[in-house]
Amino acid sequence: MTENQTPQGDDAMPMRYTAALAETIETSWQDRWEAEGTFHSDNPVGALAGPRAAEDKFFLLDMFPYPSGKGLHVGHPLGYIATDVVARFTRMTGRNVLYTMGYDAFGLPAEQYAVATGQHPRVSTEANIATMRRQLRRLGLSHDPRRSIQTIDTDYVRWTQWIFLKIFGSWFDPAAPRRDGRGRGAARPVSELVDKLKSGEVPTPDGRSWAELSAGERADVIDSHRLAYVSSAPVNWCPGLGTVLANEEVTAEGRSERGNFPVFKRNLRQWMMRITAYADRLVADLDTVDWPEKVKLMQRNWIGRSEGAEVDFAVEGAGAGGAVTTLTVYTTRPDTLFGATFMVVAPEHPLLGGLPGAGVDNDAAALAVPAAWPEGTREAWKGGHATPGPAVADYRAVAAGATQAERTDESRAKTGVFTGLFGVNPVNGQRVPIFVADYVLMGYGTGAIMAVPAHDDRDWAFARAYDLDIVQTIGPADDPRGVDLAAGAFTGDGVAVDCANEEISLNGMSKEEAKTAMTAWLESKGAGRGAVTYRLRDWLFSRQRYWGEPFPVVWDEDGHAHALPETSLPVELPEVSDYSPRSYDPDDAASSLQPPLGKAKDWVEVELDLGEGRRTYYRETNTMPQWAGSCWYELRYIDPTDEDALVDPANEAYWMGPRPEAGNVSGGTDLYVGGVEHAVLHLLYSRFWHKVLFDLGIVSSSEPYHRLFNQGYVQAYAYTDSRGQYVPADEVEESSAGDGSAVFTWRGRPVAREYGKMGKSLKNIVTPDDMYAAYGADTFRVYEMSMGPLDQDRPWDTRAVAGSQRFLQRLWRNVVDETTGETIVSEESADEETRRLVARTVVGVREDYEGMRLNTAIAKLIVLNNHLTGLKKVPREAVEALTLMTSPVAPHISEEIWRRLGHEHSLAYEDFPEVADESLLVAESVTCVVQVKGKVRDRLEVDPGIDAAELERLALAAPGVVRALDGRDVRKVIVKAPRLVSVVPQ
Ligand code: ANZ
Repeated sequence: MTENQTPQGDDAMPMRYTAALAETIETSWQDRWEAEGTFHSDNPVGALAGPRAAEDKFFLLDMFPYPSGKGLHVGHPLGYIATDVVARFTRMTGRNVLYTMGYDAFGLPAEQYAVATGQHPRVSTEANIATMRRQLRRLGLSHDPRRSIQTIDTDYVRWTQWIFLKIFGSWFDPAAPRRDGRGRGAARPVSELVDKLKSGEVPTPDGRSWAELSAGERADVIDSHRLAYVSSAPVNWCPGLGTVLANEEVTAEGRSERGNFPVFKRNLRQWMMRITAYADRLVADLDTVDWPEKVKLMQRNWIGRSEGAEVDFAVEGAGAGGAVTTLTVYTTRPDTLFGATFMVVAPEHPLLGGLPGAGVDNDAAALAVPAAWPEGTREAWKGGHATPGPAVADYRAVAAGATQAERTDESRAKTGVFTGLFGVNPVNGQRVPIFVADYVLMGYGTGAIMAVPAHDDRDWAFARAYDLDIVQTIGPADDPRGVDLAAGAFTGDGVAVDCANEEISLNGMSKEEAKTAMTAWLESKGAGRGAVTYRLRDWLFSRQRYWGEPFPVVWDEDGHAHALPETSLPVELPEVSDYSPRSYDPDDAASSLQPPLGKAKDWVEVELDLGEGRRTYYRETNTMPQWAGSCWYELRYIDPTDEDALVDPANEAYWMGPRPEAGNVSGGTDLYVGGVEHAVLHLLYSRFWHKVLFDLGIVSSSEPYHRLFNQGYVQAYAYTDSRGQYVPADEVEESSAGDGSAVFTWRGRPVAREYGKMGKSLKNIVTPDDMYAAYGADTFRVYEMSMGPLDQDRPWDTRAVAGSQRFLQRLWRNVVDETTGETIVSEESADEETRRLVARTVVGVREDYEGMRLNTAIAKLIVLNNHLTGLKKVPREAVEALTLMTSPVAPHISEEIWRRLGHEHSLAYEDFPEVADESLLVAESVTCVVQVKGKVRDRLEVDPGIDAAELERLALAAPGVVRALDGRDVRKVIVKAPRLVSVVPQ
């Protein structure tokens, strides 16, 4: 930048630090940073290689945004400003900082807009990105623009598809040692699976040798092991959105997270990701990352690891000809097996025939239940039906309408009917009735339970409702039989009672001992086995949408999926004229499941030679979910232009590799900042993909995000008038009532204040653009960062922004004469007091920045600034330090002041101030005179801030005072801290 490009004071434009001057300064510095590539960071190798890669690195990541058409409000950039402060500070400590911003740009809103208007989703998405880029650029974020990506970029899609192929081409080998030495179980290429199938090390499903299988059968076996596989499974079909949803996208009320549409269960062939294979690692490796405990806990709960046993019960009479089949239950309490007095299967359980509502018959004839009620069946068990078939069919039909949330609601009355079937309890040979009840879920364990009403609340409630036996197996150690089972289940620990057959006795054992003993006995009898169950399900990875990544997969005539060769990537979306999924016909579920891509017939059908000569194949018409693009974006930031690799291994190792010597065994980004709303899904999916890439040797880090920080939310006041209508918050006036409390009025009429989210409907939105216009970006930044601790929610208060502006105005005036525009600092060295304050501020602010306590850092800067304002002349050494320290939060004004102080280069890479003279940090001391009966008897050197009690203690212990008192008691001590203590003896 040359002199005449910068704002200069002249008579016509006094150099007052107003919003207009701030804008001139800010935009000119933004242009200069861009032109000079100030914030480019260097890689060790490749197109972005450079000398800074010789330095220590810091990879700083924001959760990248979805470019919504609604634009930003002041709450959105909170995390971005914070990371920018960290980035700028960290550069000044000599580190090479990777910091950029991309866009998570596939997504449903753009597609819905396209359905409504016919405009290609790319058009609206790119327009939204352009708006967001402009708004964020105006904020002065120190991003490396060369590293930005959009998930919709063809090049980016290519690598997302490439990762899919890697996952599709892998299986989870439980025996494979992990590269990080933390046990066994890792993704390996499918070719290794084939070797193990050939050798027999991995058995085929029906025990035939590999050689005996046909090509089609082999393909089926391999496909059943892949980490990406197709499954025909009950899915959440959301007609309102025209797509299926992952469990995570369905609310507890059984509606779509987005749009709040009803969701139904349907059977559909879908791509799945075998994330459950990684469940153990996803739990265990939380120990290797530096995340808030709260988020770790949410991940653990989501994965929901539970240890227990599977127990096999023989079932008489089920199946053709009354043959005996096995009903396997999952239990966390095998120790209570002697108390299992009935069994329950989920309404969708295969024991009862097909899945209701899945197009499979669910009339009575299809059910493997007896034709008549067994003798002695109680009336209450029959559901009002003369035979079991209709009773069960009826119950299943009703249960199909219940949401997951209703079914798991503990307080809801338990309902069910008897199936007419009996299971045999393997531990005591007792026949126990099998019920169907919707409190048992098909998606968990085996979808069947042994019910122990004495020790499980839900089973107890069911047993009371249906008059079933309640048999105790455990009780409190001091009085095992003292429990009142008529009042409720006993779920605590204690000692086992009445738990013995001829081979095993649990009596006297604790819960844990009994679990172990029972599991071992079941295993020895072949009637059960220890089992681990997860709440986590495999990840449903198909969407019936247009605006997503196409799968790099084609289907042959026999229904086998084939990976496309890497050389044919990217598979691009075809142009279509209509973006809507085929409309939903509630009477014909199958008709509605045609994705938009299915209509692009020319695109779907392709002639290819995939090694078996030219044949016709059909492209997959589902697209990937929006999560796909956000699963790996940080890796592309590292090497955005690499054409030969997703990321060059040397670059990845530099930016993400583990640093065991620094206590970082997982590797990953050094800091990841974002909202806690992503605590589960995004973070879980990313970790899973990253681990697959790690296993395959593509990355050296075993976790994507080493340290995680969740910022709080900006909230806002909203105001309602007497009719309860919201009034524009920015027009409300505040005054104080007679009693000192605040009164709010709008156009002269009183209004009530409430506190909540910022939003259009509450008429309380403030945009960054409003702030730039009224104050400038630096003031906005300072205000956002000084509102409170970063991890806490904070109320927005536009009126308080002026305080932050005053800080910067004073800083400006400390350096620039507002009328002449001249630089007015003094070259003389600062006085002792100023030097001490600067030293203390340097130490404190550095510590605050390091600890991300940005609000307290700003408070210290303000103290120093105010001190300088009070001096006759502002010494250069003090104001230079202040400017450097202020620059992470208010970079533009700081750059401008720095330039005016005569520095040619941007301050972005100046060293953050340090204290050269340590003695400045030693607390000053004052001399305190100690008198006894009015005579000076001693002198103490004390801290000027010493409190009275401490000073009194020191004075009474002073040798001169002890001598003068000579054993006499003290009547009175007058303390005037820090300079005088007067002792009056008895
Ligand atoms: C017998 C028993 C006795 C049980 C007892 C509990 C207490 P967590 O800990 O969440 O894994 N269960 C198993 N599968 C189920 C399903 N599909 N739907 C509903 N409930 C199911 O819970 C495991 C326990 O929940 C299992 O242990 C089983 O009940 C039940 F005193 O078996 B338990």
